[in-house]
Amino acid sequence: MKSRFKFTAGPWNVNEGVEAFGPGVRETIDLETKVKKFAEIGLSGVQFHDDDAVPDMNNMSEKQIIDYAKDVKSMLDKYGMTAEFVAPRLWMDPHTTDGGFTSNSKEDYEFAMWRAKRSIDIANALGAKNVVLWLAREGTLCAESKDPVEKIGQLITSIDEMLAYDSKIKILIESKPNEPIDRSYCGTIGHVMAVSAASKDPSRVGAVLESAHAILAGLDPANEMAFALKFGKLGSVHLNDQNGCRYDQDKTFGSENLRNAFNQIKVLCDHNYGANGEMVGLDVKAMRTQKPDDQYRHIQNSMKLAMMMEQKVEKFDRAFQAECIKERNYEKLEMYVMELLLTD
Ligand code: 3MF
Ligand code: MG
Ligand code: MG
Repeated sequence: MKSRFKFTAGPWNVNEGVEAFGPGVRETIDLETKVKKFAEIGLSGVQFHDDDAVPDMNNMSEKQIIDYAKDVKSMLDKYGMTAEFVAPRLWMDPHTTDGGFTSNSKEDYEFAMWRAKRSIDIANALGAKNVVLWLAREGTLCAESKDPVEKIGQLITSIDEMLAYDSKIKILIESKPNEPIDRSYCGTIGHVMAVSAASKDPSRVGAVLESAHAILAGLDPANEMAFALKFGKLGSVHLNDQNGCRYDQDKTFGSENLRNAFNQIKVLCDHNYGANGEMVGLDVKAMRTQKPDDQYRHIQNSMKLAMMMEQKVEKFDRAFQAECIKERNYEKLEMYVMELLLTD
């Protein structure tokens, strides 16, 4: 099956199966083995957390970090893979238990900025054009613990500091309303667009839309993508799926709601997503039940479902759609879409 898109995934998308109520059930796989397998199954690139690329970075000098990342770049080259982005993994670090960019502690803020700047250095060494900020702990567990107005200002200041550090890097904010934090400051694409507009260089501050994050916010993933597309700011997507407002599930793309999946691919195709090098990330997690001998299948399935939806989009009869719109007969249009999805 062919695709107009270039697909990527992160090393974290192949994992041990740890969750809140149980330990890992699969062995840890090293980065190079994952990258090799990613290339074999047809991905074009890899998404990185800063410490996926440079695991011991907290104990390394700035130069050591860059040199280490250069070796990772050579490894990627060996498999013909590109690096899509680097994201500082602040939510895992003991320094940023209460967030980083919106922390009450000056030391924690400075640590977060150190990691953000190192992420930019790593991105440059890997040849990635983007730094992604998933603002996992930027918000509150206790609503009264932070002044939200002041903290949103602090977040914008931190982004301006990143923009000033490097003249080319793009900052993409990945919106998510909650989990692990209770109330997050950048819950939707609308929030991201406002932060972008308030930054010193809005042309370099965009968004990543993850399907499941939109669903967790009670919103429609395709409409969230559309909102960022309208402003020319959809820098990446994380396709996956989610069974309503449960815990964060990262299910295979399309596995819960095929019509939602169709409309996500449709909005991306209709608005030429990818024309400026944007890639299609698959932020999916294997079920904990999945055995080690077939633990890349959720990524393969997500890619296959995305490509199947591309074929449906190609088949979508625009003349029939126009006729239905003219008649304002949306019952007719809706049934046509269902038949398109359910038949060959
Ligand atoms: C959490 C996420 C994250 C981000 C990733 C890159 C671990 O819900 O979606 O995945 O996508 O950290 O920013
Ligand atoms: Mg997610
Ligand atoms: Mg994600």
